[in-house]
Amino acid sequence: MLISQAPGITLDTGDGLSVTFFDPDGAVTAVRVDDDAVPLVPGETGGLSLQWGSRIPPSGVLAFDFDADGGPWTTARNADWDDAGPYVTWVPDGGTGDSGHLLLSDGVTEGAGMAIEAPVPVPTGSTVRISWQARAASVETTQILCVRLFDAQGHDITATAPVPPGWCWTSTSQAHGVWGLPCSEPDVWEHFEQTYRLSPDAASIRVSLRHWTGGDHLVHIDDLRIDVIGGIEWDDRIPVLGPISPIAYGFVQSVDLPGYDVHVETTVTASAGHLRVGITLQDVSEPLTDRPVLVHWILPVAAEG
Ligand SMILES: [Ca+2]
Repeated sequence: MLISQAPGITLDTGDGLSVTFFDPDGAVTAVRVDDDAVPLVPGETGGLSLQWGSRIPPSGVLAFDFDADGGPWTTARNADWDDAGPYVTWVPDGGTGDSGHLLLSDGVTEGAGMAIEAPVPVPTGSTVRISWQARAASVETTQILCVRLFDAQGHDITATAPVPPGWCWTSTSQAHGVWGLPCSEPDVWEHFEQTYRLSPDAASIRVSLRHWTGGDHLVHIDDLRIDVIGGIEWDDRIPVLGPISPIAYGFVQSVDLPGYDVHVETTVTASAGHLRVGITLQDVSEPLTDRPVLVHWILPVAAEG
């Protein structure tokens, strides 16, 4: 199963797969399937790599009390978040604490309401909580919370970013992720909130609240907030490179990662039908600190299908 030959160590699984690792640093230099060389990803060393993260502290992103008219919101219906229709009305009183608030829909139209006027920046990798107060005359009236995501260049990536668990795309398009909610009592202000874990390439978020269906086709809302409640921002992936030494059926690699206060022991062996990779990370930082890390072991083949 082990063939040691310059300039690397080749592991053979006995079922057609062989992988060659470069002696001085452990990088994958060749992958062969049934004696045919498989193209490798240019610039990708393969093998073990680590990705450190930092926790994102909670912070407020946006807070609307709707106490004054003309706030930064638009009227929205279906996939159009900048509609000219009369689907949101500012009301000077009757909100929480008898304050100003918004009335969604026009009493007839479904899927209509307000949207915040423009995307607001959020930290990469964060999870946000969207909260608001709502009141409806009927428990048959449902409202929907809608979310759109944008990348760092401002492109709408909603349709290609996966929606978090519990969310779904709107039934008519992938224009926004939605969550439907009814009030549990008529004519009583209720607190609502949902969390949304942003996809890693999302840099800003836009939110819409609408009347969806049922009841008298009107929903009162107040005190809309977006807050970052946590998440992890991941640094670039760091390859773990260092000399490898042969052992029976494989090799070991022992590396101190400079600048990261971590010692890494990796054992890779071949046996019938598979490669086995054992990884031990020892945190040698003082004082010890809780830090997130992702561990990758990559066979850097460029083949598709
Ligand atoms: Ca208010």
